[in-house]
Amino acid sequence: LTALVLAGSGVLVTGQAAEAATTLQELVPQPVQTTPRADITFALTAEAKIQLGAATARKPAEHLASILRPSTGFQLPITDGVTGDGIVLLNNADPKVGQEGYQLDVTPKQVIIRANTPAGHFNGVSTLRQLLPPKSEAKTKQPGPWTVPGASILDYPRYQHRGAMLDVSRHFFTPDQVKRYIDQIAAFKINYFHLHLSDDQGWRLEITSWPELTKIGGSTEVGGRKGNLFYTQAQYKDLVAYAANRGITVIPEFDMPGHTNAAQASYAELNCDNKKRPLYTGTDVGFSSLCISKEITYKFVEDVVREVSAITPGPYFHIGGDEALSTPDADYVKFMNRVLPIVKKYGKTTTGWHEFIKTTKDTTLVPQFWGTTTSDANVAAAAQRGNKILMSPANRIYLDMKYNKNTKLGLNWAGYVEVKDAYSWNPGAYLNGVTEASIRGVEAPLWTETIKTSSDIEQMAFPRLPVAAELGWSTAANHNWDRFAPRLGAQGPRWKIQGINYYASTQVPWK
Ligand code: TNX
Repeated sequence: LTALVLAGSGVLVTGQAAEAATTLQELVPQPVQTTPRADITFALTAEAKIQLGAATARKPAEHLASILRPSTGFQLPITDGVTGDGIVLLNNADPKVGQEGYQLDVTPKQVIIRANTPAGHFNGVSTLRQLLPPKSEAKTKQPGPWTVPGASILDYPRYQHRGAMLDVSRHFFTPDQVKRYIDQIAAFKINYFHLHLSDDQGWRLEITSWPELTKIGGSTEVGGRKGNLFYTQAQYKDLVAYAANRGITVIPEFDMPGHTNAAQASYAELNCDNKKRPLYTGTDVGFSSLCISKEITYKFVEDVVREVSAITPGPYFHIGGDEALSTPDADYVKFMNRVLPIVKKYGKTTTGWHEFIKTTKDTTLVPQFWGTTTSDANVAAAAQRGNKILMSPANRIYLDMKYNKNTKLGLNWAGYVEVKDAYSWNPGAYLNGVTEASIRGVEAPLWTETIKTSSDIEQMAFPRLPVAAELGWSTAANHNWDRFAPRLGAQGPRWKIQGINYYASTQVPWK
């Protein structure tokens, strides 16, 4: 490490400082404003403390410590008050950074992260992780030095909602597998994690007032594996807390009135003919529907919404509503007119796949666009009334779409989605009649008909989940494939150290 390089401000730096300086050019998502300070390098040492100038920064501080202690071998105690060298978390950031942004200043003895909320501190922590060498992500002790390039960063998101969804219904994933994914998405400033908890193939959360839902409906999955393939309420609460400790709010989804075979297999009374359906382990969609005309259907929905809402601190409840191909249109409207007030009654805001928005004029509800075209009259009308739209266009950001014809996992009904395709669209100017001000954010869903392991999840989510994070966070002015691709490629060594099975697309110049 003796090469001389020219750092951002034109000052010559050598060796380790030069290596550190590069991480500043490699951040994903790209910050709003980055000012290099080539005269400064910070190095984390064994004496460093993580210092709380703001008591509300404790969780972000603990999260940072949990990543850096194993790799550095340092104690990194968390202290109340600012006491010396190390990492300092302070309140009172520039109001410009808002509720989720942060300022990060690297000085010779301290890295100072200022934010106005815990969310802002979590986001600053994610940036600091990427400024440190990739080996700082290792689970075992590595040799230093632990340098951070001199810089001042001011940063805040383009959109308030950067989401990831995992379908745990088609294939079940254990709490540890889900936590692994939560850890991975947290590193990219994702702030909502949507769990698709019910579908034709499985009901995945214990509902104490309807125990057969999991006993029967949670007993199998696509392909027919058998087991207790569901979360107890205690396990779900633990997942929700795990996500919260990484700055992430969980959105539970119970898909209805279609995608309900697992519930219909569990209880005869949920069927119009009072006959239980057989369990389903295939991958077709659109064949199931709750019985719209029966009163018991709404008692069932209310029990589910009540129990789930009581253990979900986040404000959103996702009612699905997609592909109700076996529910006549008039029944679909009737169903939503009954169900939307139930969600409200339990204090939650409804979000759902965009089809449901044609049934309501409530502008506080959040339609999630998943179509493959750039026009949807109902979504545009909702946006014009004032609804905020969550963008998940399937042919851009569905993580289960194959990258190309050689991709082993995934589906291709919405086309092949290479990394550049996933990146090359503007969420704020994509749908006709839906402008920037009507966009709530971007979510990358991962459906799991073909996905069975964490390694499978990673092959499809990496690198496209970080692409979605960039689209949701970074400014439209910073949207440029030629500048983005090297930043994305620079994540490769980090993902290798983390053991992430990413897809090494030839479109990306991997480091
Ligand atoms: C469509 S997108 C579905 C899911 C499938 C997915 C597979 C949406 C709201 N529904 O039921 O799993 O395609 O890509």
